[in-house]
Amino acid sequence: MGKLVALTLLGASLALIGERLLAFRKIMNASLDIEPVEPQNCHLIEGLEYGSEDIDILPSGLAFISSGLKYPGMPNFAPDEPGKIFLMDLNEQNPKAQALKISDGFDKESFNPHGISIFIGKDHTVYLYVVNHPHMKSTVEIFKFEEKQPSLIHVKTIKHKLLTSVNDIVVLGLEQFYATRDHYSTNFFLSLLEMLFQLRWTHVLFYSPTEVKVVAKGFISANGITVSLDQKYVYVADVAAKNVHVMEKHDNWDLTQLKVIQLSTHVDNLTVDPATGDILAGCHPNAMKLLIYNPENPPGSEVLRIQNVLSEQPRVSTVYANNGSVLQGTSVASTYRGKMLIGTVFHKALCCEL
Ligand SMILES: *[C@@H]1O[C@H](CO)[C@@H](O)[C@H](O)[C@H]1NC(C)=O
Ligand SMILES: *[C@@H]1O[C@H](CO)[C@@H](O)[C@H](O)[C@H]1NC(C)=O
Ligand SMILES: *[C@@H]1O[C@H](CO)[C@@H](O)[C@H](O)[C@H]1NC(C)=O
Ligand SMILES: [Ca+2]
Ligand SMILES: [Ca+2]
Repeated sequence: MGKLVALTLLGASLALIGERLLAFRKIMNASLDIEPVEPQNCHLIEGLEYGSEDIDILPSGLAFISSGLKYPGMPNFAPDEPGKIFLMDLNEQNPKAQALKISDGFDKESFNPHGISIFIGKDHTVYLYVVNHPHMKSTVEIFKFEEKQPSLIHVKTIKHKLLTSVNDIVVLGLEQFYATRDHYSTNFFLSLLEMLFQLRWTHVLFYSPTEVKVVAKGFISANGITVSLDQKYVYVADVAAKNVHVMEKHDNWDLTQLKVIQLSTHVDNLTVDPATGDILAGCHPNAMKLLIYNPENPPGSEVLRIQNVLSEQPRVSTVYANNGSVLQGTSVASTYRGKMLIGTVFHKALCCEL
């Protein structure tokens, strides 16, 4: 009798999972054809073969690029190579990416950089904050950028029990930042179930040396995060819910939701165009192909521009789209003086004129 009940339960669970898998395939836009959209003069960046997960650009046009992310469930073409941070000068005619030297005393072998964020101190010192996953844990590394002989000097590792499964950060003060958590379960299989059942279990965290707290919750998978030019609003991408949350930032660092901009594609990383305040979103138009990677039928790439973010009707337009023949698995796009740099989770990076 017990066995019968167990079998019935098993059958019901399998049917439920089967039903969820079908629904998930649909949600993941598994078999979507992508209409190409290409701005002028796009060229692939030399030297960046194994991903350009996140990009942040200094006001001077120097771009930092995190590369070589190893992440459960995602393809990686250089599993034995540690991750790196690249530097690129967007003022150059044909900018090339160059791996930045990292000071000794930091474990470079296990470096696994994910989201990054620049912070410029009062004395104009440039700091780079990097979400790191050494041995698949989450830490935030603070580096000082040495421009003369371009290198990163490791300053500090931040660890905290609430800083788990961190995806991206946005730094707003020395050691003050918001961080997104992209899944709740630390077990890979359980985190897949979270996605399958679209559980809203992830959150945004505020970190400072004196206070660490959850400031917004209810995301299926909180991913890219950035701040408006006036620093009054924080934008959070929920990659699984395909939307961007516009949150108002309060003096005590709490966030309240102002609106949700629903898109029809999986939004990954967000940046703000310094010239216009528009949001640029790196998206996965057919995210299923990221999870089940096939070089013959690769994941595509898409970049959206969201204008008039705070208005009643923000305008969403596609500024780049490709079926994977040029660029696979876009994760981020960032602009500087008419140039747009598009990064990908595990593939190359592309520079275009806007
Ligand atoms: C992707 O799938 C969703 C359904 O989850 C659909 O609403 C949306 O239109 C699809 N996206 C595209 C670009 O077709
Ligand atoms: C960009 O997107 C990838 C894919 O999800 C993610 O792993 C990475 O953290 C993102 N980077 C930033 C800065 O959000
Ligand atoms: C992508 O599109 C190009 C034309 O733009 C086409 O030649 C190619 O076969 C397509 N690739 C895939 C994988 O769909
Ligand atoms: Ca970032
Ligand atoms: Ca991300």
